[in-house]
Amino acid sequence: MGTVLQSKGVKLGELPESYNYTRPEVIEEIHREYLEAGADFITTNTFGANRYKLNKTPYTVEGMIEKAVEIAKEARKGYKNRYIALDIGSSGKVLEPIGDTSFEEIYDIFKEQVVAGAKAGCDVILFETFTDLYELKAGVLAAKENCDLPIFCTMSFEENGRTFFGTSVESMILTLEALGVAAVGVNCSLGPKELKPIVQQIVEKASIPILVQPNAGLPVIKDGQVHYNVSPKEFARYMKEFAEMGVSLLGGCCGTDYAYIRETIEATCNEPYSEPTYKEVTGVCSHGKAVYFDDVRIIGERLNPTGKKLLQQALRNDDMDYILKEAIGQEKQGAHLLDVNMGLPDIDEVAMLKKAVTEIQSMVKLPLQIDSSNVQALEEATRIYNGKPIINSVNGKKESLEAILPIAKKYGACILGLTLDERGIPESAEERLEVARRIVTAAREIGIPKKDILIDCLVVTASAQQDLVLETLRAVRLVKEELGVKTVLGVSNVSFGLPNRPIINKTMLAMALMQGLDAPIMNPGDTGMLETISAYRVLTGKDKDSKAYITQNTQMNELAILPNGANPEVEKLDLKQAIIVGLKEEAKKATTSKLKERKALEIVEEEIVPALNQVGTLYEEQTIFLPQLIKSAEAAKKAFEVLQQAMTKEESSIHAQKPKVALATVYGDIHDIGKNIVKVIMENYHFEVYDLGKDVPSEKVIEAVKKHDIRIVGLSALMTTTVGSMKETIAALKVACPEVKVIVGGAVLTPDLAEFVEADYYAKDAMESVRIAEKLC
Ligand code: B1M
Repeated sequence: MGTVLQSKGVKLGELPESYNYTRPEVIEEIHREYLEAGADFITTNTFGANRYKLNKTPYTVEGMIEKAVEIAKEARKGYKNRYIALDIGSSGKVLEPIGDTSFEEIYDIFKEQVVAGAKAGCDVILFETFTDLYELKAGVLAAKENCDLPIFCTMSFEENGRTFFGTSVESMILTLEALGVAAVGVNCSLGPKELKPIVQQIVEKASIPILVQPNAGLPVIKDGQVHYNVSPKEFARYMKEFAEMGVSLLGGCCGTDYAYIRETIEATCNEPYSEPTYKEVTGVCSHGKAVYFDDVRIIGERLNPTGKKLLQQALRNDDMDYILKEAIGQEKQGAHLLDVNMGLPDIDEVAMLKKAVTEIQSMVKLPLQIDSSNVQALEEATRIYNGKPIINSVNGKKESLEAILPIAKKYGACILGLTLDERGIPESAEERLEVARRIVTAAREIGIPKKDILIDCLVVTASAQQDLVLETLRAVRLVKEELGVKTVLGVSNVSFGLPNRPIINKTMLAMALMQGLDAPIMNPGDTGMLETISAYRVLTGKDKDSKAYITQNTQMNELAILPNGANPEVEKLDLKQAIIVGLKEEAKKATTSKLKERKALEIVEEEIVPALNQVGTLYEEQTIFLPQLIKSAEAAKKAFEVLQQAMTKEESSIHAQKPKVALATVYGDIHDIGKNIVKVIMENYHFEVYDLGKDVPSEKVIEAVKKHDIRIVGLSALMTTTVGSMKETIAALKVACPEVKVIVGGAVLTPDLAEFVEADYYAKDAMESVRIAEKLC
């Protein structure tokens, strides 16, 4: 609309919406051209038709929107199944506490637009070009609460995948989906090419239809005019790709006109409409940070005044700094979410919770769990929360279900259900499961998806109800298995009234995690509990290659072990560095490029072997640990695969026919990189190699020698502990096949050790193996 209006004479600074009154025929013609091009939705000329922008004009919001919708309806006459979207752009205001506009004021601005649009008869409410999720949430609530129309929302992202206000794609999707919008996506700011990675992210995360409206590329100034650098045909090619990726609704923003829409429709008319794929993933978010419950998630418990004198005092003194310090402290200590409870009998909890949430969300990145037994406090705080929070809590009582679940549904929050009801906390795990089931059923009945329900099976104190501790843990297991929802526990309650609480807490935590606990509510400053989680993540494979554990427990830092301190994130690594850090693809690339200048064997001896030697030293001095050792070995293998392919068969200096050699890494030893190198080199020198593998018992060597009539055997050993095994293999071989000559090698061996194991020859590397074998032949 804006682009075409400019081409029709709207000047910079002129109010485009004024054309609804002054030149309605132009607007109608624009709609008709888009309808002719095949568009399913036309957007009203109301992008800036809000009270702030119209207040110095003769127009009212209601009048302007009514007029715009009327024009669109007029244009639509005679077309079937075409829809009118009420276009609502950002208000241009910044919300408190950063700006000076309150959430409710912005809500009212949008409400006015929505009510006017719905009354005038539009079919869809389209919020577009938003960069502040908070403002958009106010708009969505205004639409949800004041009309029944479907809501489409698009935000504008920078190339770094964030909006100007720092909203991430994940936060946008989690928040808007939970609020119940009909379609979500991206418009403006970038061309289709630049938007592609963002669209990809949206496709991966969204469960609802996706809407994409890029600009016609990037702007270029020519003859004092702004032009865009992507043609309609090129634009349409990208749009087809988007459709194939799973985008359901396509359109254009700045720089696009009828031609872009026509080409897009032509390019995609044979594409089936993409139904969104439902993602059964539990996630919450602040405006900039999403947290998914696919790993242990720590919910910081320290913003709860129960038993905390200093916090109680801070609340009474309205000391926000104290509260913020606690929030920031917990974030630094590693909490993933913060529970916020401001309940004290002698303060205005409703106001205080709202204020705390407003302040904390502007300072701390973490998503919040809004915690209160006061329904009004919960509702008001959840309403103004900038993201998707957890509401703590609902329980199995009828009045709780009826009061709390609709709040979670309306404001798009996850819900934490406590397994208690009119009877209190049931004793047995089965009874708690039944309460949980009731909560899940009631939540689902009002449209809260299962993924947004978490259950707390309630920890009792071991000092008072020792026999019920295990019932809580059993209940966690039952809830996970039977209901398939995420679980939460206020773990440290268990130790109340006992001395040395940390020991009980961390043990309870370990036990609960094994029962399937997803999110402990705990003090993230409790190092014992953090260590338990860290160890649990290693033992359950959640901490891949124990990377996090190793980093936490050593001085180890990948960057520090690189010879010149190179940063693997940003720099191209050379082959040695890639092997040391254990990056397979980098190692492959570096080998390919090295092969342009060097011979394969040189690369082995001067790059791969020294790199692995350095890895061995780092391992020995405990700078790195076994997972990293394995990674390095894998990277070295990848490098070697490249070399193997590249090696051309060289003519053997002596033999036309292939002498046979058996190679094996001895029993008890699984190091085979060196042995494999020897194999490839010997094959290049026209030996027929029988590779018996690694960890090979002497009987297998003897069997192969006899079967294939082999006269030369090469044995490899890398560890002091397997030198003995090598000696035994040679002794057995000499008895069974006395004519065989044995060459030994491997990092641990020396000429002296070769003599000790009674080998015939010692080869320090692959080429020496060839020379000895050739001499033997
Ligand atoms: Co381990 N490992 N490793 N390891 N590993 C060493 C050998 C070690 C020296 C590291 C250290 O502590 N500094 C140490 C042994 C200490 C000792 O006993 N003196 C060690 C240990 C302790 C272990 C484990 C016990 C660790 C653990 O589990 N806690 C474990 C052993 C398991 C077992 O075998 N039962 C283990 C495991 C592993 C990985 C699986 C992670 C991996 C091996 C992967 C694989 O091979 N598929 C690995 C690696 C990569 C190494 C180091 C870092 C590198 C070995 C290597 O490939 N070198 C190594 C440290 C080091 O050697 N500096 C180490 C490069 C290779 C090309 O050289 O094998 O010497 P090399 O081969 C050369 C020559 O020696 C000669 O030609 C080759 C080409 O020039 N040659 C022959 C070799 N065989 C020949 C046979 C011939 C002729 C020549 O016959 C004709």
